[in-house]
Amino acid sequence: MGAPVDSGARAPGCEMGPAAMRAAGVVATLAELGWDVEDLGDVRVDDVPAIAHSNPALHGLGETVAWTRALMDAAYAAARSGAYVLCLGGDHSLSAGTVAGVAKYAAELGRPQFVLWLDAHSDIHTLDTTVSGNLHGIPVAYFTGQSGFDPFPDVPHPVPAGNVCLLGMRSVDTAEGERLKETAMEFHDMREIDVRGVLVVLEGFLQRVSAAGGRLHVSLDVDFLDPGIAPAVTTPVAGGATLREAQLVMERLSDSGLVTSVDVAELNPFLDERGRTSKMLTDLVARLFGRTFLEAPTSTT
Ligand code: 4U7
Ligand code: MN
Ligand code: MN
Ligand code: MN
Repeated sequence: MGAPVDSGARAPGCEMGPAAMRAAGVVATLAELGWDVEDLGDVRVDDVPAIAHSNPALHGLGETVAWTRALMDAAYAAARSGAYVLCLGGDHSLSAGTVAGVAKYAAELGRPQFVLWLDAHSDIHTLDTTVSGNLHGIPVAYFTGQSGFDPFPDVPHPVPAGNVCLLGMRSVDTAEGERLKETAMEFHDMREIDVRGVLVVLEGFLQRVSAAGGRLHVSLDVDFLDPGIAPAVTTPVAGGATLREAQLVMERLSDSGLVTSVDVAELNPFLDERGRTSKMLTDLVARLFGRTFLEAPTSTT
């Protein structure tokens, strides 16, 4: 499903993300790998409430609340149909809805929900702590059930903080850092990835998901990647993951057989260079769905 959300960031462009991923051939690529792919089209919102809030910085609150509700329902329904859910964004506020939706289904199955958050940022602001007011910075706090989300729909089954792993971190605001200290969230910054290697860093989390019989949601923010190789992002942070680090994460996740849903968020095609980032993301998604060097294109840029 496409989630052309752009209310969570101030710069326009993310609403074109789903179209760019389709143009890069994501549907045919997964079908060629043997998956039975159904493109549900783009999720839409119609009723956008006007909502006042005490934090004057907040941007796009009513619209983001409407998207959260719509995506929670859509992700829940898709998961319940038995599908492996792929949501193409759209800015990262979309994950407030998708994670809450798939976690609701996991709870019905009596299985714990886990989340791997691949991002430069921790996205753990509340409506009160965000300084920028940009709601793509709040989803982790929302779906882990923190307070301070009054205008948003209730999260039916919050993901326990201990079931979340943040990987690729290199931009954490002061209020976020304080919140992180209070939670049991797994947190791995780029320095740790440099020193220990990304597979080693990831391994402990995957072992925990497996031992718990959990369902794993992967939320890939394009700015997890270094902006030198993935320029199509609104909030680039230097010093990100290399192409091989990102591919290796996807390959390992595919081998694990643990992943049941995934978001691709923050793709801003307006800022891309000749479709480069969209094509790279399509390859990363393909690797998550089992592509090996045997199926990979022989030449890419
Ligand atoms: B993204 C930021 F201040 N923390 O709140 C903020 F650094 O989904 C960035 O990870 C948020 O891209 C980035 O605006 C949200 C900022
Ligand atoms: Mn980010
Ligand atoms: Mn993000
Ligand atoms: Mn961003």
